Amino acid sequence: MSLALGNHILVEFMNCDPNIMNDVAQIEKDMVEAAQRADATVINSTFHHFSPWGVSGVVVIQESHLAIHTWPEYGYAAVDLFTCGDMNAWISFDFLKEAFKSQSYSAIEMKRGSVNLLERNDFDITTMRQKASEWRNPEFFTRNVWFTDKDEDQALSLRFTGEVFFDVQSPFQRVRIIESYKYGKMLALDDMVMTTIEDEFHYHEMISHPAMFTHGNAKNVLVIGGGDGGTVRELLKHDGVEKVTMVEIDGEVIKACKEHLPQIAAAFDHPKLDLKVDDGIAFLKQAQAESYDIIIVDGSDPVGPAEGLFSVEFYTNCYNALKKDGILVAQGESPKFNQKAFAELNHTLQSIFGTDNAPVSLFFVPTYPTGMWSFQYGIKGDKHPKRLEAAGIDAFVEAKGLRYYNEEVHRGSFATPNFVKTLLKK
Ligand code: SPD
Repeated sequence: MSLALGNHILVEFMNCDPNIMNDVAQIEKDMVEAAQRADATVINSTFHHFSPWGVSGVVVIQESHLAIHTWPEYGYAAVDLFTCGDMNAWISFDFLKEAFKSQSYSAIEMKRGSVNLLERNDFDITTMRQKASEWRNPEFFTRNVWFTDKDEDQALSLRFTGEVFFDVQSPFQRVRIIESYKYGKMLALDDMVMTTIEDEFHYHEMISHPAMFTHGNAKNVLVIGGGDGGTVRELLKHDGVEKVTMVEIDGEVIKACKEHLPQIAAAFDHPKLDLKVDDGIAFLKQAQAESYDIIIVDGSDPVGPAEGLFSVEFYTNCYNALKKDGILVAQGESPKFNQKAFAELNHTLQSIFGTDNAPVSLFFVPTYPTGMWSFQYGIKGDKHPKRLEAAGIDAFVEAKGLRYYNEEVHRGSFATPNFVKTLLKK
């Protein structure tokens, strides 16, 4: 008979697969299974991913806990297997060793709560425990797996179900479709939230309709990026559009969204869409001058493949490819989360289009860090979104069932808070 209340195994898993060490969903699944294989009763699990590297998490079990902290860059996991009663934590150890593909490992086993040193109170905890577990369905436990989009100082975390529908390392980025509790399935690129089923309309309506209504007669539209398909879906709601050319660099993004986010990727088969899987930066270098009414840059953040979408050369090429009264709209980052990129992009646009011709539209995306996001404009002619003259917005909003954009929102989104004005001053 054991002379201690608990058994604690402190494990060093070394030379593990670094990709697994950075995969919060996989680790949560493995840790839960490690507990279940040793016949533990799982109460809940809490797991966080720390972008760009590292996972921490705990599985609370009726028999104590299993915990982990990973350093993917070292292929290392520090794991605690703390158990009590008859549970054999070495079964969990063996399972995790295989699951993490650990090439070398060590473990120290300690007894916790030496009975000789403790004084027992006089109530029958064993009977109480048995009674408490009679009503409990061991199949149900609460999972807390958190996806975190962050910089050094702030973050946005979404709790997700642990389900991974798509996970591919493309030549450009890691493309994932996972499922959050609050916002449904979502597309993540390299640990950054791109879009979710529940709030995608904020972004996709606001990237398309303000420019379309400001222009009033756009027939030929170019979209750079936008691989999830939400932007072209919105543009093609306008009957006057004759052609939308979309140039997305990463075919895996299109594939993932077609398979798993069909509500967003709803217009890829539209007859007016010319879809190219190609480098948008190179495409614009050789684009014909004065050929597009509207150019939309629906890119990701200025790291990885989207970095070139924030350069002077790229926006000069956009300017040249726009017709005389053309309008450019670019994913403009956040004045709160990514202030530097936000301000620098606007300064670039001011220098190419002119100081008064680089307005900023602010809107809300609950799943982006800080929630406050922007689209930034380059106005080549006189059609200016702050001087909206369009008629028929209400009827369009009604007919198409828009959920974010309307005339008031259009006008309001171009109002500039004072701190933003300061950021935009050159
Ligand atoms: N941090 C998120 C930046 C937005 C990137 N674009 C999202 C694509 C939606 N079509």
